[in-house]
Amino acid sequence: MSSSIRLRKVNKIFKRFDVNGDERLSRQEMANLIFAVNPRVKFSEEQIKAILDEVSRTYPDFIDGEKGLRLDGLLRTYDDGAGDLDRDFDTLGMDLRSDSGSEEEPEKEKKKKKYQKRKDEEEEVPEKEEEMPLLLGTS
Ligand SMILES: [Ca+2]
Repeated sequence: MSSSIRLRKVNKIFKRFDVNGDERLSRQEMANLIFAVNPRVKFSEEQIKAILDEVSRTYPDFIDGEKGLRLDGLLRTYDDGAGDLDRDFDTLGMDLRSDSGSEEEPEKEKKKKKYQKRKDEEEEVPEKEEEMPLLLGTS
């Protein structure tokens, strides 16, 4: 994926969770993001606090005091593999195409998204694999 698409995705996620629009993700806003991209995980307060502390410790250069994490900081956490940007973007039900209305590159993105989705489904729904031997047996 090109870095510009990555940036657009991170930017979109960032904007959604920067509720007060101060261009920083506060601890509360970051916590909301963590909850939202891990819908199946039940975090305790201590766990969230530990994650946020870890971010503060690891990315002090990207954090403006109480205001919180800047956009480039969030991008950095994804670049460092702290989260899976594509998966998070999907989990949040986001779509780049509806954003900019650009018709120039939807084909490529669509393909990628479709592939991503299929991959996820295969991981979560093993029943799919049972169709394969069935099909093979009829031929
Ligand atoms: Ca904010």
